[in-house]
Amino acid sequence: MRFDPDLLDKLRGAHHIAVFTGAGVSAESGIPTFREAQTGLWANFRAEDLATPEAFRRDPFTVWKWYEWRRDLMREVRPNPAHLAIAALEQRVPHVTVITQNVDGLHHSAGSTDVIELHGNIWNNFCFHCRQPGEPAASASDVPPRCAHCGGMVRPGVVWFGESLPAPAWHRAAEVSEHADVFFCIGTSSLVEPAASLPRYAQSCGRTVIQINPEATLHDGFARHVLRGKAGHIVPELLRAAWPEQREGA
Ligand code: BV8
Ligand code: ZN
Repeated sequence: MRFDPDLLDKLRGAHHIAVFTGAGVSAESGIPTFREAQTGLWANFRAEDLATPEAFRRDPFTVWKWYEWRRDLMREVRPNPAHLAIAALEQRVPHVTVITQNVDGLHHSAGSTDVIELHGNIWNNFCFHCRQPGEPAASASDVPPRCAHCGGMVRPGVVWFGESLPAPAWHRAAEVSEHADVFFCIGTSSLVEPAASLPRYAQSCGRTVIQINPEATLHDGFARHVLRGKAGHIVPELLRAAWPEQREGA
């Protein structure tokens, strides 16, 4: 695969790289992207209609069961070459920050050490009423399980539609987008706000935006370089091209 020499020079000279990711970076691990996610039993539901506090209030059983179904899907999956190459960037560039919209935790599993989870993490739970972290007791027969502190319903530790993003995560993501030398945008349809505004913001701050996606996206126009293809193929190739002297995955 051939890359623009300017792009390779920019990567080699970078001090700080931001890697903004969406569901597409986990697609090759076998996790359906958010737009494809609804299959089988859940085919009749739209994700946007289940991932809301209103849906949880109205039908906590169904929403909790949906997350249990998604956790079961994710339990068996592993980081793919895209996650691993993004983690390996840390051996090549002084500072790498991953800003992810994904809730699957795969960037951590791949070894990335600076990960901002804008939309939370599906493996965490907290109480819908008192917001205390809530690990459901294994014996919990309630669905959803109950909070040990107040008896309220336990909910997944993700950001639902209509909920604000965690302020510390959002502020740090904006700050990194403003200062990183290079801003990768990998595997996102850039439809979900306010996360989708980050590539625009990075570009408006004069950062070099690089888009990696097999399909065209709304934000290709903000990218200095658009690399059309799957992340699991392109990201490892890009590292090999920019740092040929370094061993695989080192
Ligand atoms: C907020 C956690 C404000 C949950 C997620 C009308 C009514 C209400 C709200 C709104 C509205 N209009 C706009 C909004 C705002 C809303 C929003 O953006 N809605 C959308 C649907 C229009 N946003 C919110 O509500 C946010 N909060 O605005 O708060 C506020 C302010 C003050 C006070 C109170 C509130 C919160 C949004 C967070 C939602 N939670 N996840 C869960 O997972 O259950 S978002 C969820 O969808 C995912 O986490 C993910 O981030 C997102 C899906 O986006 P992508 O990751 O891009 O995935 P997608 O499937 O779309 O695309 C995949 C891409 O990968 C594609 O481009 C594909 O081509 C590519 N691809 C495929 N294969 C590969 C690949 N790329 C590379 N390699 C491959 N192999
Ligand atoms: Zn509680």
